Formats: sequence, C-alpha cells, structure tokens
Amino acid sequence: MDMLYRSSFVDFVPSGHLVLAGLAAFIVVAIVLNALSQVLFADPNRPPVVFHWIPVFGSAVSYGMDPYKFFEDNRKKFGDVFTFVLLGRRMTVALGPQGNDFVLNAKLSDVSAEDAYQHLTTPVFGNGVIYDCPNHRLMEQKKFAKSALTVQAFRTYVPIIVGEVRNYWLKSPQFFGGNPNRASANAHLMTAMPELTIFTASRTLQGKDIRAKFDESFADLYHDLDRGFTPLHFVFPHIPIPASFRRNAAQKKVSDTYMAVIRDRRQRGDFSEFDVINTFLKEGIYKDGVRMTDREIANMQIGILMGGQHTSAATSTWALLHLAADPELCKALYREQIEVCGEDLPDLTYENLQNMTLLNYTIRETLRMHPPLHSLFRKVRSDLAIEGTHYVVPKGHYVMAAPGVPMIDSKYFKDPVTFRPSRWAEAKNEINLDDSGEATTVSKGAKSPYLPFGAGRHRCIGEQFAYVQLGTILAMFIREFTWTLPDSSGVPRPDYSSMVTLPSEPTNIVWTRRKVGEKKPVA
Ligand code: X2N
Ligand code: HEM
Repeated sequence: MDMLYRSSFVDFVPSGHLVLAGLAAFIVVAIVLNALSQVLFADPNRPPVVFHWIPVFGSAVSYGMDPYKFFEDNRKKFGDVFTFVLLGRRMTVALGPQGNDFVLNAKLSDVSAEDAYQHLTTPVFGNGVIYDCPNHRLMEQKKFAKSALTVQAFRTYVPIIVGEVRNYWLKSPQFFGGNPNRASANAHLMTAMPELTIFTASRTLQGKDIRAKFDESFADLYHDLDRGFTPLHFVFPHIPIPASFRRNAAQKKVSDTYMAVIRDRRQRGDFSEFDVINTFLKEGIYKDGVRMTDREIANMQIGILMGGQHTSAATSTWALLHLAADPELCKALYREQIEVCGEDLPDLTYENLQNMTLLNYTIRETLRMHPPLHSLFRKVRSDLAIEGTHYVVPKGHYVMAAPGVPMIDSKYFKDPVTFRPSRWAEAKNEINLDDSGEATTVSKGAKSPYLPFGAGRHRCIGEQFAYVQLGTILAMFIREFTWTLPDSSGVPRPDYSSMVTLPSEPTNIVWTRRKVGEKKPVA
C-alpha cells in the first residue's frame, strides 16, 4: 500500500501545488482523449477532421500563419472538403469552384452570415445594420447603397479623387511633404495607401462635410475602430482589453458624428452631392414601409467605410508593390495613359478609366493573387448535406469558402504565382471565368475560379467603386512617378494576421518624379 501510494503521480508534486497538478492531469487527459477520439472515432458521416493536439485551440496556428498552405496541405490529405477546429469553432472548408458554390450559394434557411460575423462587426459598425439585422434587411440596405454607386456618381468621383491624390502628395511626408520640387524619396505604402484610401473614399462616398472631419479627430476615432476589427475580436468579441473599450467608445462618437451631419443636411435642405449618405436619406425606406432611423443610416456609413477601407488600401498597396518589381509593365501602363488620354495627359475622367484595359487587368491580377478576404464564413442553421458525398455538416458548425484557392491553382491559371496582368487579355478557354464563359469582373455564378468579390446573396456591392478608386489612384501614380523596391528586395510575402491579407513589412517604395520641372504644378 505504502509503496503504491508513494509511487503515485501526486506524491512527486510539492503539496501546495495539488490544484496545479490536478489541472495538469486534466489537460493531459483532455489532450490524450482528444487525440484518441480523432484517431479512433472518425464519424463516417462527418467530413474528415484535421488532426490537432490541443482541444478547442485546434489548428489555429497553422491556419492563422498561412491559410493557403493549410488549405493546400489538407486538400492533399482529404480532398476539397474537411473540418478543422479554430478556437472552439468547427469550420468545414469546401475548396474549389464547387466548394465556393456550396458555401456562397447555400440556402438562406441552411446557413447564416450574420451568425458568423455579427459578434465581430456589430461592436464596430453599431446596431441595426449589416449583420445586426435579419438578412432581408441587409439585402435592402445593399440595394440602397448600390443605388448610390452609379455611373453618374462615378463621373463626379474621378475628378474628386484626382484632387484628393494631388493634395495628399503635396502634404504627405511620404511624398512632397510640402515641397512640390521634391524629386525622389522613400515612401512607406502601408502608411500612405490607407490614408489616401480613407480620404478618397470618405470624400466621394460620404461628402465634403464628412471628409473635412478626417483632417481633425475623425481619423483617430476610425483608427480606434480599426483596432477593434481584428481576427482577435472575431475570436473573442468582448475581450476586456483597451482596444475593445476604445472601439466601443469610438463607435458611439463616430455614429453620433454621422447623425449630426445628417441632421445638418436636413436642416439646410442640401442633398446635392452624389454620396451614399444622401442616397440613404432619399431612399432608406424598406419595402414594408419601415424607415431606416438616422442611427441606422449612420451605422451603415461606418460599415461601408470600414469595409471599403481595408480591402481597397490592401489592394492598392499590393498593386504598387508588384508594379515596383515590373518596370516593363509600368512602361506599358504609361503608354496606355498617353494612348487613352493624349500626349499632354489631361486630368483623368471616368470614361478614360474605362478605356484603360491594361490598368484594369492590373487591378484584376492584383486581386487574383491577393484577394483581401481569404476566408468567408457562414454558420450552419440546419444540418447540411454535402452533395456527392455522405457528409453532413451539423447545425452549429461553420462552413467556410476560400475563394482565393482556385485563383492560385494552376488548373485554372497558368503559372499562377506569376503576376502577369496580360494573362487577362488571353483566350477565355484558358481562364474559365464562369459558367457562361463571360470575361467579366462581375461573374454571377459561384462556380467560377475567380471570385475576389464573393458570390451569391452576400456578394460585394463595392466592386465598381473599388475599380474607380483603385484605377484613379494607380493611374495618377503611373503618370507622376516611376518607382522601385528598395535594395532590389522582392515583393513582400503576405501577412495573414489581420482582417485582410496585407503585405508584410517593409512595404516601402523609392519613387522618382517623371520629367521634374516640366510638370504642371501639383496643387
Ligand atoms: C493566435 C498566427 O492569427 O498563429 F467589413 F459593410 C463591411 C472576414 C470576418 C474575415 C472574419 C482567425 C486569422 C485566426 C488568423 C460591410 C469589404 C464587410 C467586404 C489564429 C496565434 C466583413 C476571421 C479573417 C478569422 C481571418 C467578412 C468585409 N467588402 N469589406 N492563430 O468578415 O464582408 C464589411 C461587409 C470577416 C474574417 C483569422 C487567426 C460589409 C492567428 C498565429 C495566431 N477572418 N481570421 N468587406 N489566427 N493566430 C465584410 C464580409 C465580412
Ligand atoms: C461583400 C470583397 C470593396 C462593401 C464582400 C464579399 C467579398 C468582398 C469577398 C463577400 C463576403 C462574404 O460573402 O462573406 C471586396 C473586395 C473589395 C471590396 C476584394 C475591394 C477590392 C468594397 C467596398 C465596399 C464594399 C469599396 C463599399 C463601398 C461590401 C458589402 C458587402 C460586401 C456591403 C456585402 C456583405 C454581405 O452581403 O454580407 N466584399 N470588397 N466592399 N462588400 Fe466588399
């Protein structure tokens, strides 16, 4: 007895640490049971589960470090459909065009985007909109927003963006820093492009009055919102850290500011600008007669600006980095500017942009290699059978699409890791865009290998605006500068640790003005 007792596990631990020892034993048992259950009790009616040692935590590290490697490794083991554990959630990935279709075109009664995103987005955007309302409300909110984003509006946006870019170059220390004769400098893109994006987006989508606030306190408040819009907050929405408290305070202040602007416009009876706020004020009445409140219109503005901000800033940064590594492409883009606009390069128009085929291919190619959103989620509402398999994804699990996977698959894109915008000019049979074979950026079917803007009922409404904004900004850079990567470093690797796929640091370029002195004054 004595011997047996002495040799027991507990006896090796100093007496005060029994609780810790108990905990350690519990964790060891949990790990062992978790591992055994995965190996021994694989349910044939469930998709295969990616093996993980730590219960709950699951595959967070390998997914979070490099989701594309994670998808590829597991696709080799399991095929297009498998489940992994991500910090307590069970995620079933469905890869390939079929998988995109399965997730993005799933029935509303089967899956829900709001159940997947709400806990992340609602504290940032506020109540009553986007994922904090029933899906039929979101559908109408998107329709209201979309009705602002017309060709007529875009015609007014292009010169506004041109003006904002010039003004930004002149003032920003990344560019002329107040000295319009500066000929060359090193610019940090992950500083400059988010700034340029928020100034141009707020000015066009939300009007002069909102834009003016970004020269003051608004930028800091949006910064606080950004720091509450992270994968950490996706996993732990209310994690009690300063970033969460600041996010909550900023949401209220930003929302109140939009409400004040709305009241002011009403008082002045001034709805003249083609912006999204005015469209909501004019059209924000749901089919059932319910009118959107000022608070909801305000919160909608936060959602739209936040969404457009991260995606677009990441895309322009990636595009400029790829251009820095490809002087031949830059030359061709400069020639295109002259061909489309004329030798003296008058200010850009929306019509000009539509004729810049290579520029638009460059954006399309950037989004192929660097779609900002690598994972799209839905929560399963009722048991979901996966066609062509015996798998059922049960209610409470998540399904996940990774539209970026086919975009870098050699099955669909020849030499997929090479940045080559001209590929888009080539035969359609090489790039199977969608079921109809349409070579359009607006592909409706989800069975397409190219879906940077998603598909189905949750598809992006911002695509055309993004092309106008990105096209104008990139064309301005091409006209004004040539640029390279510093020290002939390569294009940076992706960093997957924030909400959108960003380039890892350094994200600098060294720019040189074209024909210094011959240019018209920038201001
Ligand atoms: C701890 C690495 O980093 O091991 F914004 F009006 C506004 C998209 C939600 C993506 C969530 C998880 C990453 C864990 C890494 C609007 C324009 C939208 C559309 C694990 C160790 C919002 C969450 C990203 C999980 C990746 C999409 C956006 N157009 N914007 N371990 O929402 O559209 C909007 C729509 C989401 C995610 C993740 C980890 C309308 C680690 C290390 C660490 N993800 N992520 N938008 N991970 N690690 C948007 C739809 C909606
Ligand atoms: C939805 C990508 C810019 C507003 C989406 C989705 C994707 C996407 C993949 C689908 C999300 C899902 O299915 O879960 C992009 C990319 C952009 C971009 C790559 C830029 C390069 C914008 C801009 C706006 C915007 C500029 C606003 C003007 C929205 C909205 C939705 C959406 C409102 C609908 C969300 C839903 O219905 O659930 N976007 N987006 N996006 N995006 Fe974008």
